[in-house]
Amino acid sequence: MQGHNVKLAEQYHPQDIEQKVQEYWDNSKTFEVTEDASKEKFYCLSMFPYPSGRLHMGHVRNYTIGDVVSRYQRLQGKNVMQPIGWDAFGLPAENAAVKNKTAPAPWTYENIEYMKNQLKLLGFGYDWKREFATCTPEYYRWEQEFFTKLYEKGLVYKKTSSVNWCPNDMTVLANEQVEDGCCWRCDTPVEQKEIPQWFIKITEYAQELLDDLDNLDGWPDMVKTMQRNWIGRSEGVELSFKVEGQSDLEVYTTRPDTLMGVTYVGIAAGHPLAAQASANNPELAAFCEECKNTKVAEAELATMEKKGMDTGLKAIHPLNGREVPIYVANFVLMDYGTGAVMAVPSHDQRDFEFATKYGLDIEAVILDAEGNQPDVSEAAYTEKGALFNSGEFDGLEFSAAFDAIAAKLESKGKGKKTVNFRLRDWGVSRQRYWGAPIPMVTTDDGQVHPVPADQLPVILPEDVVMDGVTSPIKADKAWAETTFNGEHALRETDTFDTFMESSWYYARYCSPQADDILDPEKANYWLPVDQYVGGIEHACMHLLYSRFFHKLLRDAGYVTSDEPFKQLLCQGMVLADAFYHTNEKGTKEWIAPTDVTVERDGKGRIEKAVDNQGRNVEHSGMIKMSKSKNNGIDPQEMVDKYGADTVRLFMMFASPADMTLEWQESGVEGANRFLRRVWKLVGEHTEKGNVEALNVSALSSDQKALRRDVHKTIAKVSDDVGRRQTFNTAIAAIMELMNKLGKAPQENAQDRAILDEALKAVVRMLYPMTPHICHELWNALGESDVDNCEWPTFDEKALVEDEKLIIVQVNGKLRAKLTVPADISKEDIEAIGLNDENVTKFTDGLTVRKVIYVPGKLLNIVAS
Ligand code: ANZ
Repeated sequence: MQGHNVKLAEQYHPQDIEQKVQEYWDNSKTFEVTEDASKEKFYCLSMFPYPSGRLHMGHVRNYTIGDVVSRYQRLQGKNVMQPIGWDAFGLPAENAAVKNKTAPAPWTYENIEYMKNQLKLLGFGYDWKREFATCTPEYYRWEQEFFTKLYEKGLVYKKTSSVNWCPNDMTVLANEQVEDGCCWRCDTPVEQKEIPQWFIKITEYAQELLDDLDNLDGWPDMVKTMQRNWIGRSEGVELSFKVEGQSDLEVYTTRPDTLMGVTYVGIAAGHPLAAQASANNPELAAFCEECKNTKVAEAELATMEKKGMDTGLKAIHPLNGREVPIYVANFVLMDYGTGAVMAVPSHDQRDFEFATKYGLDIEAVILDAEGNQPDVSEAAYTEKGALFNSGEFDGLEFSAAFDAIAAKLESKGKGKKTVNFRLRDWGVSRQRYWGAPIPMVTTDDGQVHPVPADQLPVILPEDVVMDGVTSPIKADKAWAETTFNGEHALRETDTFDTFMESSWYYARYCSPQADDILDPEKANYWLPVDQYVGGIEHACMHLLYSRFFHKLLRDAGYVTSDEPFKQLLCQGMVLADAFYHTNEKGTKEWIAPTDVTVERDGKGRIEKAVDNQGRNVEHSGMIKMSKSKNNGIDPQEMVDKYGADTVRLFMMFASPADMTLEWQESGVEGANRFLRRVWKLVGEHTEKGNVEALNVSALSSDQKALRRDVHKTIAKVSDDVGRRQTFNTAIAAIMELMNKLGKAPQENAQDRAILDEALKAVVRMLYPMTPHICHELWNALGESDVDNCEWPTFDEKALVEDEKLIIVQVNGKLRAKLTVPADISKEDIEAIGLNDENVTKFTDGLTVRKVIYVPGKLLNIVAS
């Protein structure tokens, strides 16, 4: 016998329970964890937020998914760590500080306080003891120290590299501060300026970063593909052209098979040879200057207008000795390969466009698939094929030609096979204020030195005045004054790229107070992260830099694993209806969906939309929630109105976690109604008092069928949540079961015993999604401590069907339904079916011609 000691209120009022349960979690330190060798660990992490001011729906979705996984794993009996913190450095704080006449630090800390409270209101089970903000010296100190260690290992170097430069403000601009090629502040055209910057040698790890993707079975294929492309490994040949009176010109090509089709050589504007040729050619010098000032993204190379200028220099083809012109070309990048290309206009489209524009020769050397000479009058022929016009190499196919030409070049000392990566070394210098100071100093003799560990952290002053142009630590000359070994020195005034902090925060959570970058023992207990949840926008940079950092930590002896994140879930975007009104000037004014009333047709499509001023507004569909479309829904408002559990349930139910989610308030209301139904049923059930023990052998067939549904649901939900991570289908299955339970008769003790078993399973299965209400319901069901209960397991025996419902048709029409033993033989079911009185009514006087039995389902009788 079990008692139901806690009485539920008649109505479900989330406002009455959620805060209370949250306080309970706080007081009982439910989510604080320490290493425990006796338990299986589970480290669940959602990408930490930038403290922008308020949580948005994207955050809520991200954190709800992480919390659902965490709580599910908890009920599996694992030692679950789910930490949270703040990615607190970055440009928006500087902008906000200028706008609000404050400093970035107080603005950031206030936002953290506010958002922390919002996270608590949503009921996420975080271990708050591990919380940190990356803008505090306690955090970035270790980053600075690790950087100096990397410097000592030779993995850090300084080199000049170009930045966006506003010549009017005399300042460097971040990419976001360049609008249409002009400074966002003063509209002056932006130039590229070469300044010394710090780099970390991620390229030394390029091959390993590529290879280890193959071991990441728990990552979405799409992310792995994006990383492979980002790393961009290619196999090619580096070969050299002789240049009269100059040193040899090295080029990199992935198509050595086209070598005999080279008709010119292209070099980058920044190539040393371009500078030499410019020395007494002012026109060329001006052209190179212009090229250097226009920033070209690699993606634009194909589509941009091709421009170039003849250097007057000639290159000698390494195999056929032909003299070809050398052009400076704007589509050749200085920092890829060797900064020079052998141009084959017949087989490369960029080279083709350039050659056409400047009247250079176009000579085909690759046959098409039919073995004919390709037509290269309109465009390059870029497919691979057999060679012609290539002397001794004629007839060879791509890979044979590749090898033969590479071997030939090698034998003549003119080239060799090489592997190239598109991945560049990681430039970590930013000329901004709100970031971790780069811990390097320069002594008066021009030597650079890392700041010794006992002088770390190099603290970023927080009490500053922002003028909106120059970084306060650059403006305040005194800040840079320091000494190194007693000698006068100047500090580096650049700060780290904020990707630095987010590259190792996951590791710091394991030992947030450690007196070192991390405590290896603790880190190796928790790492790797078992489940990482975050947005696909981080597929390349953040996820690659973190993987790189993990390998650096490993090679420095801090961690033993090779990869930081075992399983990765990238959640989809949150969309909402967007509406606009076109004003007199013809521009779109976006109207908040909460200010719009819609009329829908029978299929739910919006037919008419009117805003709160009575104006007809246009519906532009469901699009990503954003400020610019004014279609963001404030999670706080939704939590106030429906409660956190409803918002969480809707988020997990409305679509699969990795797909876009369409915000529909009607769906939120539906989720709320469902929770009220669960509340009501548990209330009615517990109201009736004690429940007798379940006696499986005494159940009627209807009771057995209901119980089978309960256990089938447990099996499905366990698989959906635990393995497939299809939370939406799990919730749908629970809802379906609840419908059945709501209709089930409550006439005898066993009816109640089944319902009791079922509701206890439902509450535990809903717990990851809606933990507050489940806390109450669990207590009402006479249990305690839902946070530490066991996930329900299904009873194999309950799944076995001992009876089946067979449909009997006569000449295709339904005539009877028979409940028979599940293992009935064909002969027996035929005998019963043919003699059933509902069947004989229709077969009397006819001859049975044929009987077809579909086992377990259907008996079809053909009679005439
Ligand atoms: C001759 C050629 C013939 C090429 C042909 C392609 C097709 P991936 O595959 O991305 O590594 N290239 C080399 N260095 C460059 C640079 N600094 N800036 C711009 N383009 C550069 O690209 C390798 C190819 O990109 C190389 O192979 C080279 O053009 C060009 F039918 O050489 B190819």
